[in-house]
Amino acid sequence: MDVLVWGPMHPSLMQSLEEHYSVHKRWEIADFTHWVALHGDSIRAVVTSGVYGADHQVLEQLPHLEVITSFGVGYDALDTAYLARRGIQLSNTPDVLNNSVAETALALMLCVSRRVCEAERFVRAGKWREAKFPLGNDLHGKTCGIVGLGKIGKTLARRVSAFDMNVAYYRPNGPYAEVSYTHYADLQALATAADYLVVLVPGGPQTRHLINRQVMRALGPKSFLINVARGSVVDEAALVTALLESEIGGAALDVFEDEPHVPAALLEMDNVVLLPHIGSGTHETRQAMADLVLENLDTYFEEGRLVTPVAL
Ligand code: 8YV
Repeated sequence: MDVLVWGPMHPSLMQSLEEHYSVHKRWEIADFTHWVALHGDSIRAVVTSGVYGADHQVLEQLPHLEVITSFGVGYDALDTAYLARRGIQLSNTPDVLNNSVAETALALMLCVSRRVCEAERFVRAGKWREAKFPLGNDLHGKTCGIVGLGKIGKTLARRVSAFDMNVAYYRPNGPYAEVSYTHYADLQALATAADYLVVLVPGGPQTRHLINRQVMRALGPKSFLINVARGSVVDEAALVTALLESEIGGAALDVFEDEPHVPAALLEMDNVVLLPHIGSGTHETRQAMADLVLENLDTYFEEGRLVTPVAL
């Protein structure tokens, strides 16, 4: 079975793929035209990730492609309408990363509120001998506003509740019946109420720049923006301006609009915490994601179905 792997994947996934499939590594193909002429017809599956995606120009040249198994819960880098048109099935890796991503959000909330990274830089720079480090902000008693109370959002809500925070969330189509957290149908109203606004909606055209300058102004100079979803959800240029104008208190970001490029202005700011998209990046979670990608692929070829299909 010939499989095209889009970019370097988790080592155990690469190893299993190589044991069970005839693997073609896209990033090692020097002459693509030559490769397509030889192998394009035989590829039935593509293995990629939420970050890599897969461009049409390549997919168009794989006429017998049946399935794409993607590493990651977010699949906004893939054109689902195109896949649906061609009848190509898609799987992602939901659920297994809920805890890790929620923990990353919590870590960012603690870092930005207690100025942990800045304090650490202060000690390393030998400044402790000369000055006292400025005070931070509490989490307890404050409001965590969650934009996107899906599975990861609900996991975070339980964690911040244990930190004695109030939980509020934004959902335009009305409240969820199964939770008692404060609901807002209006995003600006949630931002006004929130001390920490955590972005957890999927990326893609529908949520592009959902967090705009107005939302940041509503959040206010004592409150913080946390993004562990997708860079596209936050208007990054507006965020830089809002931070320069002290319209918000700070930001903690795991994702960016043009990864791995981070706006230079953010690198200069002490009230900003910057991570290199490590939301799901633990040994345990990445292993579970790798296992689920393989399980999807194996199940597709053995039983003609996916374990965690994306509805296209
Ligand atoms: C991964 C992610 O880092 O699940 C997602 O949507 O963004 C992350 O878990 C990504 O899929 C690439 O490894």
